[in-house]
Amino acid sequence: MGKAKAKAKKKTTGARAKRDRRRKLATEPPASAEELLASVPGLDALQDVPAFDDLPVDEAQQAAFDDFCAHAEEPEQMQLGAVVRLDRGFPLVATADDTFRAEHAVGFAKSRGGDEVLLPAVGDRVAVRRAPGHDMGVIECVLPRRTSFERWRGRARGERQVLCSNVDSVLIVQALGAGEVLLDRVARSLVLALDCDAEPVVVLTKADRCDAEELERDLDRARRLVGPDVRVIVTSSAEGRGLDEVRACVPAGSCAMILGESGAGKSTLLNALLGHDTLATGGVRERDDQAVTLPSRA
Ligand SMILES: Nc1nc2c(ncn2[C@@H]2O[C@H](COP(=O)(O)OP(=O)(O)O)[C@@H](O)[C@H]2O)c(=O)[nH]1
Ligand SMILES: [Mg+2]
Repeated sequence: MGKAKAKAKKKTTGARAKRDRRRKLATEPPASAEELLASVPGLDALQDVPAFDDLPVDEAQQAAFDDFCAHAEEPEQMQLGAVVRLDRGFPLVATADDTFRAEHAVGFAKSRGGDEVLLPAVGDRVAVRRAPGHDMGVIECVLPRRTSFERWRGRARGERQVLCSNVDSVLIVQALGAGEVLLDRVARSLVLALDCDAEPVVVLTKADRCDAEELERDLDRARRLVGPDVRVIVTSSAEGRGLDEVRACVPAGSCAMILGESGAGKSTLLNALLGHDTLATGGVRERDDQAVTLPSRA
């Protein structure tokens, strides 16, 4: 089969799979909120979940929280929190006292003109209500985002979805040792990172898979693309190379997001930084909407 033909075939199968998925969704009744919630992992099943103190609140966020409470009903129930995971749409919120599941207030999106950008994302600082006797919290307000990493979704509708907020840096991951590194991907990610006012860092992973000459060539190409102001780090999770340099980009109290295509070595890198296997690797699809705290390097 020729190359063009192979490509065309792939496209049909992809379209068919999509159509089948749509049909399945159309015939299956939507899961109830209770069913969805029951399938969300409990806190004791999770590792490396950030604590409230790991995610500092800035002055604008504190002021917005105080202002919100000044006008809220039963303000004594309001807590300042940080969204540390999203599982099936249910945020996990860390506050100074506790970490608990939450939902967002009814009409939350609507009251803001249906603008999805204001739905809670991982990294958001929020005002969350915890009524006495309730396990679940209710997020009533997303506090001002210092930065927000967004992507377009729904081409015609032009909606923007916030993938992560309040990030300080974006680690742009590309694997070495599989031909030349794809600089156009790096360039696109660079634009996204700069667009959201986060500091970009290029991380070239799997250095153990290429020889010195290849490494020099790719490093040189990457450096020429990003210029002198953007760090380019070479890592090998297999050999423990470059991990300290990556850690140095994420000092305590700061937040980094890892960006890169599937198979680039993101989960393996994060596991290496954590010192144990928290994330599944090798193509196993797991939740990506989560924050973890790196161990202290003191
Ligand atoms: N040789 C080598 N393989 C790696 C390295 N890092 C990741 N891999 C492998 O690359 C594959 C994809 O890694 P994974 O972390 O799951 O990628 P992700 O999809 O970006 O999260 C897995 O089979 C890993 O074992 C590395 O530093 N060296
Ligand atoms: Mg992964």
